[in-house]
Amino acid sequence: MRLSRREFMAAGMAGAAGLCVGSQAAELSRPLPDEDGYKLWLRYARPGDVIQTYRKVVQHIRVDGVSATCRIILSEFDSAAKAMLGRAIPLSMNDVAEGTLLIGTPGNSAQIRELHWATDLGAVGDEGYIIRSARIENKPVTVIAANSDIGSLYGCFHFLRLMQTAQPIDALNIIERPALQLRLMNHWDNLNGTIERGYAGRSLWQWNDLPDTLSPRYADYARACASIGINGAVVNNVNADPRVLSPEWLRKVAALADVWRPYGVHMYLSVNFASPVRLGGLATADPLDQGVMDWWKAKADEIYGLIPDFGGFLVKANSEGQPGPKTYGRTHAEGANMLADALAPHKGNVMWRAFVYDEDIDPDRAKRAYIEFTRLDGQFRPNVAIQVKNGPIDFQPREPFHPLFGGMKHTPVIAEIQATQEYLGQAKHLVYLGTMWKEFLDSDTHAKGAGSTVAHVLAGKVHPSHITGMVSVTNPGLDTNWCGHHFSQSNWYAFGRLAWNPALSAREIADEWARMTFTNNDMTRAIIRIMMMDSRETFVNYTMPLGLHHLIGGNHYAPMPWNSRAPRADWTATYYHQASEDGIGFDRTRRGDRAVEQYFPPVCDRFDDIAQCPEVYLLWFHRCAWDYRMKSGKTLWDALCETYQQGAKQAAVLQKTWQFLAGQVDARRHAEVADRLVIQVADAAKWRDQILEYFGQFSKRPRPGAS
Ligand code: BDP
Repeated sequence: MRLSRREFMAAGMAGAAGLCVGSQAAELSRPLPDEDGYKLWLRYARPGDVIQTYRKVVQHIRVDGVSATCRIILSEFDSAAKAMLGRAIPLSMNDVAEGTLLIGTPGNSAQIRELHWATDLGAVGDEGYIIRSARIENKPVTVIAANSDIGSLYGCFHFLRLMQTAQPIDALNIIERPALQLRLMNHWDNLNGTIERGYAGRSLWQWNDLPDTLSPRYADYARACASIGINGAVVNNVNADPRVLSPEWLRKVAALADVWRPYGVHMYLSVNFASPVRLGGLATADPLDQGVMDWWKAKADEIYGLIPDFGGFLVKANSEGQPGPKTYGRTHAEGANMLADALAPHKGNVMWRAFVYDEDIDPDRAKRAYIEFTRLDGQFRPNVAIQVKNGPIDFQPREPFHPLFGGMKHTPVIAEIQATQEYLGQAKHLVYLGTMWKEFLDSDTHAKGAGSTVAHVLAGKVHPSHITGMVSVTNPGLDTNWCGHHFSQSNWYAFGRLAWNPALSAREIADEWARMTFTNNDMTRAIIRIMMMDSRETFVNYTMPLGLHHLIGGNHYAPMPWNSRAPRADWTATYYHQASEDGIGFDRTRRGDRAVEQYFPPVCDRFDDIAQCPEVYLLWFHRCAWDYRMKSGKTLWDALCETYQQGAKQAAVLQKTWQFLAGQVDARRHAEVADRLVIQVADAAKWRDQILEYFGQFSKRPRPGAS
């Protein structure tokens, strides 16, 4: 069912007025049991009337294979069937009976070999799968076939997702393979249990108890990752503590990796470039020093001795005070290559972050990484990928795409996005980021003509690339609901789904998530979905619209446009908005600091020409007078005021709409979200008032509509 915006608003208003209708009234008489959010999108609630068909389609299950992953598949189906279908599904041991769900690989299943699906299986790679309604010995069956047990596990979660979302499962022909190879969580967890920019409690990793005691949450975490195709995690903060590479810590890390392995989640570590000095006691960490190279080689050997499928290193070097090769007069390429050489014999990768912005490179922070890294393009070893944040500054509510996407022609580039909502209301505001990430992935870099979208760049379809991937700085912590805000779970979910398939729409991901996390009820999930779909734009409107960015201070949460004092100019707000009586905005055009030239034509021309520049990026690229005429005919000042007012109103509508869903969602989760919406609405008003009051000093114009 599609709900129009008008119906949606009406729903919000009806909720505000305390009205309830039809099925809602019925639901209210039977309160839904409280939920704490721990189960994420894997609640396996009864999917509704479809279960009659499901019971026919899935009468027996057979998993060929004996690995730990195969056992996980069996137990996943067992609990899913009991919860969704209300009964256990018997195992089919020898022959294949009617209604069997057969799961396996050509390697472990004679029946799957006999299906002769070699061509299709050849196309799905190591992690893909086929889900097909087929006939074996003339009996109707469903087959999940893959080339590896992990592929079977992914197929199993896909099939369960169909059931959870009440989709037909009796005429399936699904062939899936992930678009990107590396689909990684990036935790910014410290060894003392705190999380940098974490808003959902302390770290999941109980370092004091590891390696001997294993929290059940480690497997639950890996299961959640596997359910959306995430195949690795960097376990520690990019501002890395060298101790993580000590023998003591590596044993802890290895124990965690052992739990994750059957779920296909590979272990990666952030490393401190100065580890040879700080941990190894060497006099230098110069990447061209033989002793340093030997130290890293020995360290890599030690790691692989403990974790044979270790994924590799993530490195934040020469950024925000972290050591790096430049500390020793070497380039980023020389630093990355030295680590790459240590990992290469074990097939490990280096993910070298492009989040570097040394002030001596250029006065504009937005330009620096491009300048530094394009100079080095082609100089990196094959097992190095450059990890680039979606935008050129830092996870702002809206940024244009980073020009390194498409700009690096001979070096693999992987994308870093941030689910943890550092600049997007943290775990207090309801902000679904699927729409933001789609905007990024669908941006056309024009690196090789029209259609060179970021998604295609990432998949190696624009410049050939032997490493492809997308990672997310991510949000789970020890909070019972993992992510602090129930809706923040959707960002973990959306990341996994998009890393698997960037062509999915934000809407379909929101819909799937709402169905699995809350309900298949048409009206309720449609309302939830619409709330989600509008939420990021709402947030932009009440915080940093029209290309404004970094209007914050230290905690990256509250408005602080007056922030002009920080250890570095580019950590202030005034550096970015440059408001004065003449106007506002950062001139990055050809008449300004020429940042637009880092983009390919015609993107650079579009951003450069104020008439063509999308207004959502206006003040990112242009400096405008307060009475600059917007496309609407309004002055910039009036448009700015109206956008902030609109944002604050939209936040209030979100709240009212959620009120309407009381009784449609269990009381506990409803109340917890409602509590946070109170904060969000108050914050939105605060953003509106403080920003407009501050800029009003410069514009010297009245606020439209204000008395
Ligand atoms: C910024 C965060 C900071 C991180 C840094 C990074 O505020 O805590 O260390 O990014 O990505 O967004 O390295």
